[in-house]
Amino acid sequence: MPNLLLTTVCRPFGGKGEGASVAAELFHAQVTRSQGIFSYRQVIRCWGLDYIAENVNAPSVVLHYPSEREFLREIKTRFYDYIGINFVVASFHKLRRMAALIRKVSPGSKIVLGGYGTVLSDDELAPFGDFICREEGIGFMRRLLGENHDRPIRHPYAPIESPRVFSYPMKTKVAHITGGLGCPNGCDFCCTSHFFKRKYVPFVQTGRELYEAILLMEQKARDAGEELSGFIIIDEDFFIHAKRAREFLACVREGGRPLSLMGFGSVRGLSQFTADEIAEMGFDILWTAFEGTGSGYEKLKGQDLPALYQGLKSRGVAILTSVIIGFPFQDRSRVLEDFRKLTELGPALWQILIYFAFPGTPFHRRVLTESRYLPAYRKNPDYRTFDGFSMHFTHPHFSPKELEDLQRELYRKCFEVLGPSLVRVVRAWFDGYRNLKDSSNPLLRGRAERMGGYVRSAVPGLFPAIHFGPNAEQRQEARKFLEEIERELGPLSLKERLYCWATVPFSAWTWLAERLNIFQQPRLLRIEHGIKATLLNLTMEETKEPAKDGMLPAPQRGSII
Ligand code: B12
Ligand code: SF4
Repeated sequence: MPNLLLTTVCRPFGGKGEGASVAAELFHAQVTRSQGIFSYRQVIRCWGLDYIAENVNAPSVVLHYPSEREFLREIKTRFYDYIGINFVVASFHKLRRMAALIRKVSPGSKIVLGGYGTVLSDDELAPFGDFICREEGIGFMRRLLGENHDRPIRHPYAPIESPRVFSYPMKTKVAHITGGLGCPNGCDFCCTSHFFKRKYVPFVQTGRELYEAILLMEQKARDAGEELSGFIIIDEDFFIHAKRAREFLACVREGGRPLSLMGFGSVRGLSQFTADEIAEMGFDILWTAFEGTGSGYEKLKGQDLPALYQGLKSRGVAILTSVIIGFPFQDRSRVLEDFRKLTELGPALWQILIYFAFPGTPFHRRVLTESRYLPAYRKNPDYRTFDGFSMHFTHPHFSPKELEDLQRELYRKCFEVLGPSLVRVVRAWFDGYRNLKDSSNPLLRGRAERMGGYVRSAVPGLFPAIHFGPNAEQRQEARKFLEEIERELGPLSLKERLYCWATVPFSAWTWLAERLNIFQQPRLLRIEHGIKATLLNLTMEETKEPAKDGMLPAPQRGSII
């Protein structure tokens, strides 16, 4: 039987000429990027690879974020018939380098290219791969390996660390389930929607199946001796699949136990449910788009935004809002007007990206037809900044530098006006606790109890905000919030006060480590599927060997948020 190596591109990230946001973290690189010591840290693994490995019969090894040395060691130690690499457009240069290494060290291996970097043309990709997967990857790999491709999809247990702040070691993990790929909404800039030709590719057909997948992950966590703090559901717009979501809600009600989920939903999708129903399903963090007034996307049609946000926040749902700047009709004053509206909505977390043209999207075709690409991006473009943090075409009101400066300014301003996301997330959960604790619905009462516990355990995290928050107003805000918590949940114990003070050296270390750029890279995560350890020359000790280029220490247990 052929064997398979599946890998991400190699660390380190953030080298010279590379986009600063192109990393292995979502929060720190894109969302809480301007929040200094308050930034959430959470390395996210490449679940696409875990899904493929779990669902093929061929023995396989998955590498998440190897260094080049670790990658070389893997392909020198063992011959792999197929080496599959996940990459995005911004990491195409890393893929090219890895392909050259494979051709040199393991010339008999066939290279399979996968992930959203495959939106690049055949001309660009063909020299670096023997096969290109531009579809759902499990079916593709099963066909390539000569396996039955009609079998149902199994969900891998592929947890990540709980988000960490102030370098505080975590005790719990977050599990992940993919509900499906692609999105029918077809927004003009959206890579994933057009990658799957606006078709939805379900990994989970029914609400019951999703609920059972959650129970299965919980069981697998217990088997692994790990404690879960919650789940990330990857599904571009979970709530537009209303029948499935309602069935899931019915299962949660039947199960009678409050869940903790992070997910994605458009205004249109969310508007089909009441805030209570969304809270009952268990959503603690919801990612939804604001994009921009005047953008006109269908997905934004639904409930009035202030009412939607208010309803969700009052049930303890922390909202992550994504905003786009640089639409052709926007000048600085329109962007600032949108920014004002955003801060009034008061999300807990925000992502501000530049209107951006990925190959394969209608927007990309338009930019090409109108010859709007800047000269540097017409021929042999440097893809390293295809990341939503730079502008590559002409704009009636902004030069690339002006828009990129404005993006930086808005991230910073958001932090100053709204305060640290950490405080805002805890605030949403505190409001959820207060509003739901006397609910007649037992599931919501259970949710309130869970949120009260979260708030209590997060109290030490407020301490640095009181002392080192972005400005006097935010520091005062954090202080008042702590007093409010004490009034509602009782005064801090001596132990809790000690924990509060302990955050000071943790904060100092976090600041220093980032300044010195040490311990900022992910570490290798290596997983074997269906391979007897004895077949490998590598031992598990070697697998766990820390890399030498300054990785983050291994995540521990316990969530501070
Ligand atoms: C989670 C996530 C991350 C995580 C994990 C990265 C990862 N590669 O999975 C983190 C936070 C690290 C991340 C970072 C970035 N991301 Co990201 N990320 C996502 C997100 C939200 C979900 C991906 C996911 O887990 N899906 C679930 C799994 C099961 O599906 P999948 O990944 O699609 O994999 C399936 C197929 O694509 C295929 N497949 C995937 N890999 C391979 C490999 C082989 C060999 C084969 C055969 C098949 C195959 O098979 C899988 C099973 O069907 C997507 C958006 C989305 N909804 O898909 C963006 C997305 C992939 N990210 C994107 C970008 C741009 C980035 C960043 C550059 C961020 C930035 N702005 O700077 C960095 C780059 C990171 C890096 N190290 O290179 C873009 C890519 C666009 C493009 N064409 O380049 C996307 C599509 C978001 C978007 N809409 O713009 N990201
Ligand atoms: S709703 Fe989101 S995922 Fe769907 S097409 Fe629009 S941007 Fe893409």
